[in-house]
Amino acid sequence: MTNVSVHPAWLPAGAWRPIGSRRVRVDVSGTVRDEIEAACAAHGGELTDAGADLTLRLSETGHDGYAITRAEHGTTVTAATHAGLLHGLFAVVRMGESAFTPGPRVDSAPAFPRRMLDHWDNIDVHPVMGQVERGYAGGSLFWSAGTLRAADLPRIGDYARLLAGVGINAVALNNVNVHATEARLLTDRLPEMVLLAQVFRRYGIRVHLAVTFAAPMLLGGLDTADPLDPAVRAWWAMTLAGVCELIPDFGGVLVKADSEGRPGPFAYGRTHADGANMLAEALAPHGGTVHWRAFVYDHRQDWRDRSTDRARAAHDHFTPLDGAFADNVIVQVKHGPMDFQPREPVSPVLAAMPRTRLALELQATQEYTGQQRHVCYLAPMWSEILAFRPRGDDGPPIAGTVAEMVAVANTGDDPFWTGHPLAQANLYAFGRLAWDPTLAPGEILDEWITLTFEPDDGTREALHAIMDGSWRTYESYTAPLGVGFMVRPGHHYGPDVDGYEYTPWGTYHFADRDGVGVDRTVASGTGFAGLYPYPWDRVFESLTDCPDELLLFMHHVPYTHVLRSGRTVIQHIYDTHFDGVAAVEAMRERWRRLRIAPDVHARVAALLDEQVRSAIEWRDQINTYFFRKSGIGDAHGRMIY
Ligand code: GCW
Repeated sequence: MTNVSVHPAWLPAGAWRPIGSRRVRVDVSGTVRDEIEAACAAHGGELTDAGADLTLRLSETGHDGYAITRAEHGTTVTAATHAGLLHGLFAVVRMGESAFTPGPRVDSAPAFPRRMLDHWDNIDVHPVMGQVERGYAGGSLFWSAGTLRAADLPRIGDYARLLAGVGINAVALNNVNVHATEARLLTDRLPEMVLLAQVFRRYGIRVHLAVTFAAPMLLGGLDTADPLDPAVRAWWAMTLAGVCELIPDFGGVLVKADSEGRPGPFAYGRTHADGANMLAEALAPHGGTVHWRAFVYDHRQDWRDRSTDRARAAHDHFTPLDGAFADNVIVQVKHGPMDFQPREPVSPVLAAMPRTRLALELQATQEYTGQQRHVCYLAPMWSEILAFRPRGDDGPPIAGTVAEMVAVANTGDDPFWTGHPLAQANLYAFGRLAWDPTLAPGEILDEWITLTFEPDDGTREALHAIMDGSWRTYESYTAPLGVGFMVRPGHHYGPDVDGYEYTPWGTYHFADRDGVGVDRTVASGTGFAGLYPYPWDRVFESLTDCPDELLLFMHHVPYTHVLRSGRTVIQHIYDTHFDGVAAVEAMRERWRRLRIAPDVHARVAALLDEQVRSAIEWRDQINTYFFRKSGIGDAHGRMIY
């Protein structure tokens, strides 16, 4: 990572001109003051004690956000905390010159107190997953093949600044699949956490640690990890007290237990509440939190067994425990019931645990959405999830139901931070939505475009044309109608329609010569549709009311079934796959004509070539597969192999 040119992301130097060229008064010391000093040094402004154009000071705001008043005689940012003031300062950067014209007061409070990123970084290079599990942006920002990137702490500082720039205030630094080396971050490798915590602390970000449930055995020499065993409880209490002594603002632990081979409380006949509450008790005196993942399912399923439905698993395991978790436990739920597919219904767990604090877990890293080789702006998907009302129009949206938002990070040591330069928009959008889930995806993208490219109108318009609808375009040329999992097993890139069909992973589409899809109805299927409250239980159960985009998630239908759109399933498959490729070709054409920094232009151009190639691969494999299964030709006579 050292010596590579780093492409700036949002918060570029130019965006500080409106602030840095003025007279600024800052009544606090620390990061806010340092940022202003740097901006003034770069743009000719000055720090002053009187007659300021911009004043930043602490005062009671009544919330943990900021207030900005814009009057004739100057602009004032106030906040109750340093972190709030920092977020207010970044808001002024986003506003640009308009922050200095008189206007209505801005009062901004975050919708969620914690806005968190989960890194899936390993210390060692994992033999299968590499340095970062599902990371598509190079190596880890924090570790390089076994050691902390101590020489790169300044770049990690730049990263912390970018995160704070969009309001993120918590990071889990290591992979939830905790291997032997990473387990030791709790003990003898704790000094690495301490150094990283210092870097993040400057930007108001607390660090969290993913831990293995077997740590008392692995690190503590005990012969059990039973959460009700007094020696185990004492070990955790002592060990976590040790962490908190060195990192007083330690955020807490993140746990993936009894999932995909990870150890957990089931081995001792205990519940997930027993496991989480043990850690919660150890962290409570220090103000720490337990993030306990609900991603628990049987990954050794028999594909012949039609009674087990992976989509039900988190609901079946966790909803009976509603109300049993300690106050400082957050149950972290993936947005969909399966696994970060491009299209899934909102997880029914999010509506079924009213007495538990839940976090909505999104995946910024594009494991199943093009792996940062395809343009896929995810904010429209995330907005749909946040706006979904499980109890119908009269009930609250998901944004009003969950306590927190978390995303799996998409960054690494790549000079563009996210591998695909346009994937930065996903990280940006996550932060903005976690601050204000009502922001429109197009507006967020517009902010990101402005800050990142300082574009002319043509460039802005072209970037919107390429990115606004890119998630739906991705969906159109991959697995159809919400059926999911037609990716190549293992690395999960590119098509392989039957790749998972006869595996133990519980991810099946059941295509045969007559039809396709998973019957999850109560009437004849796995009963999953019935896990939703009214009206969605009825909507999903009904073949005629179920939204087209989720039809094959909920129902098994003949290829000739007519969708709500009026097209048959088979014709929909053909049409969307031809249209999807055409849309990607148009994206590539728009990009070719753009005038943008040459290094960014070249990187994205090369990736768009790969996206076109890959979309064609998807189109031809999916279309051919379903043509061979169904024997039904394309109504428009296009080429199917
Ligand atoms: O989607 C799956 C990924 C795993 C990941 C797991 C999880 C960290 O393929 O690589 O493991 O989800 O979320 O725990």
